[in-house]
Amino acid sequence: MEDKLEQLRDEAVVAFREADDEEQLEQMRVQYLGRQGELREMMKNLGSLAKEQRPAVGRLANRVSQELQQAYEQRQQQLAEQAAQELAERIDVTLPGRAPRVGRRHPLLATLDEMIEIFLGLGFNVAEGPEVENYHYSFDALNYPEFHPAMDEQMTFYISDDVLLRSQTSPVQIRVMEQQSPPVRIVAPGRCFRRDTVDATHCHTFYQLEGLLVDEGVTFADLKGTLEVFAHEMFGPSCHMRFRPDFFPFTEPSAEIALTCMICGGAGCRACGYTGWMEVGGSGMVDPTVLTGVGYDTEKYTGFAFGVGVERLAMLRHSIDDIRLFYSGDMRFLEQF
Ligand code: 2U9
Repeated sequence: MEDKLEQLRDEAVVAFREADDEEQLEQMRVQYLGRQGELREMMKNLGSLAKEQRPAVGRLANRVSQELQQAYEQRQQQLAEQAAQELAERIDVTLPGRAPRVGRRHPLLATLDEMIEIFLGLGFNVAEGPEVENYHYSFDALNYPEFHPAMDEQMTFYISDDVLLRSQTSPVQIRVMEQQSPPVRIVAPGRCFRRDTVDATHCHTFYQLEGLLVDEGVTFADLKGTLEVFAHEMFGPSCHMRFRPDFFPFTEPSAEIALTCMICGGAGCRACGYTGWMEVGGSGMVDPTVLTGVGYDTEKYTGFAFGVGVERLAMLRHSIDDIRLFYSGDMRFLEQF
């Protein structure tokens, strides 16, 4: 009887270990451990043994039952973990695909691209230069007088006495003029920095697009005509432009540029302070002192220049009322473009 019990145990342990799935394991459980299973059948014959043999055989039968139960539970656990693993790894090909999120151009740079495209169409080229500039290209070469507020530490980020973050892209035009003779037809897009208190319309970092045209016989009319084409390309033929006298050290005469308010069409609204006009930048005829500084013959050459704030135009175009949204990284804002 003991031999049969041990043979049954070895056979059942192998059968449990080799069960391929839970269904097969269950069949083995019923076969060996069930009510009509082989172990129960064998224990029914316990009564046929001699009285003194029954206790030892009974103990062996119980041990075999525990070992088989343990082997069964071990295999059951293994199969359950296997099934969970397979489920986790299984790819359900019937699931809908996940559309990859496609990035888009930032609204600020998309606006800048459009502005540049217009001037490329007018025969201008794009010029770029360093954001970290020196004092000469930022102020001296642009005819800033000594102690002009713009060069004050209140307005400019200084890295050292002579090195600073540019507050406009004008130094790029100076660098280009040092490298080539007229005609010069360039736009200088780029990031500029000012020590401004950040609020809905000011930020310490902003984008600017400046333009410069130097050639023989350039007049203020050329400036107005060029900017009018730009305004109509950007905002449509109903967009009018207003020039008002202004002052910049690097241009004389100078004019502030304002466009019809895009939000109210010129009727006057809160956005334009009920004037119907939106100031977008400045312009003027390049001061001869600046041209002389780069070695141009001011008897022969004249030029015009302008500068517009890109955020300003983008805010106008998309009716955005807070400049900080451009730099927030907030996808709820960016996904609208
Ligand atoms: C050179 C000579 C002249 C560029 C100009 C402005 C007027 C101007 C501001 C507009 C809004 C900067 O982004 S902003 O804050 N710019 O008003 N800029 S004329 O004149 C130049 C540039 C380079 C050699």
